[in-house]
Amino acid sequence: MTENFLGTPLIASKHGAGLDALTWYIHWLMFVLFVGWAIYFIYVLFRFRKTTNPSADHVGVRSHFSTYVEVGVAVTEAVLLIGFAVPLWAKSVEKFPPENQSVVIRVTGKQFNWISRYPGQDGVFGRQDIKFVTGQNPLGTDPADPNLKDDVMISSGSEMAVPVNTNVIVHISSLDVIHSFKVFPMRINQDAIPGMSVPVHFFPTKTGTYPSNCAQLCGQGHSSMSGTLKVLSPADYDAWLKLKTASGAGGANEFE
Ligand SMILES: [Cu+2]
Repeated sequence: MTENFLGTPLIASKHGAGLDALTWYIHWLMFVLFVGWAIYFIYVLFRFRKTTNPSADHVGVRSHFSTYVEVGVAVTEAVLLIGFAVPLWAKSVEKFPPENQSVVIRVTGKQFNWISRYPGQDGVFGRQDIKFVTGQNPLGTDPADPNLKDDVMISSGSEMAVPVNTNVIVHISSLDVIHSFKVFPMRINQDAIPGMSVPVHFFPTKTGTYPSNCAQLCGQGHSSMSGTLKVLSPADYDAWLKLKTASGAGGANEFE
C-alpha cells in the first residue's frame, strides 16, 4: 500500500507505516464483507421472490458454503489480531528504546495548553515534588536541585522540537482533566491522565513541522491546545535547545 493512499496523513515516523498497513488490512476486509453481503442481499431478494416461492421453506440452507465463508472470515480476523495488532501493540507499550539513547521529554497537559520539559545538557530532569507546587511552579520543580538549572521548560504549548532519526520518549501527564497528546504524522496518541505519567515512543524519520493536538474534549479551550512538533536535523535541534536555554527557559520558566 502506498503512503498517503486516499489522502491519509503523511507518515513521518518509523512505526507509522505498520500502523497504517493494519488499518488498511482491516478496511479491505470490511470492504470485502460489505460487497459480499450486498451481493448476497440482492441475490436473496431475487432468488426467494414471492412469485417463485409462494410458501416458506423451513429447511433452509443445505450446502456448507456459508460455514466455509464464516470460518474464512474468522480466520482472517484472527490473523489480523494475532499476527498484526497484538505485535504492534506489544512493540509500542513494551519495546521501549533505552532512555540514555533517546531524547526524553515530559509533556504535561493543562487547560488549555501543553507544557513540555527537556532535561537539558546533563540529560537529567530536575526533581519534582508536590510540596513545591505553586501557581508559578505548577510542575513542582525543586528550585534547589542543581539538575534543574539546565532544564528547558516550554509552557507556551505551541512549540516542541525533536531531532530526526533518533528515538524519542515522551512522558505524558496532566495537571487537571484528561487531555490527549496526538501527533498524527508521528502516529502517536496518548491520553494525559492526572496523577499518571504514561510514556510513548517514536522514531521521527522526516524533518518538518507537524501539528500536535489535544485529542480529548477537555473544556471550552480544547481547540486552542493545538501546537507544532518540529523535527529538526541534529544540528538544528541542538541550536534550538541552546536558544531555548539561553532565552530564559532554563531552570523553569516561561510561565506567564
Ligand atoms: Cu486538552
